[in-house]
Amino acid sequence: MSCLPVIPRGSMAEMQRRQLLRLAAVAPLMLSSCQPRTTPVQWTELSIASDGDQLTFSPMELSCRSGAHVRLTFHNAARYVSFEHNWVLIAPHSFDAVVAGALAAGAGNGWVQVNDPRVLAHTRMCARGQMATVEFIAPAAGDYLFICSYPGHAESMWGVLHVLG
Ligand SMILES: [Cu+2]
Repeated sequence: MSCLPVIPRGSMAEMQRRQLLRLAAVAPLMLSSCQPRTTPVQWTELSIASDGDQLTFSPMELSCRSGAHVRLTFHNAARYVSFEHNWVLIAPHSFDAVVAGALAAGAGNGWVQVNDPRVLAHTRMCARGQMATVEFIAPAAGDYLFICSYPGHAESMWGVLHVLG
């Protein structure tokens, strides 16, 4: 004679069903606790514009920390003049090379040479009134030039990003 309680088949099925439901409720918690913790990115927001209709940037100087996740928004703030502008961050001592590369790249490439290692970050070209955003990780500490690479603009349309250590 068996000591096991007699469980009707129907209630065994019911117990299994309840167990499954309990597991289903807990499983998502278990899974989420197994995922690597991702700390939200702290963005350093920078804003810059063309100085109205002038071929200069405003402000002419920006700063951020080395390694910062920078989200820069450029605004072509011209009201009357319909030049296009962009914002291009360049490696030290590369002004002439980047400007020459921009000319070679042409309008079809937004006046920026594709895969130019001297271009550290850039927005697309913006027509009057348009804005564009670029995200990048700030390079090693130092002062970096940024320019507008539209032909003829870089001679007056430049500024300095101070990257702090
Ligand atoms: Cu420009």
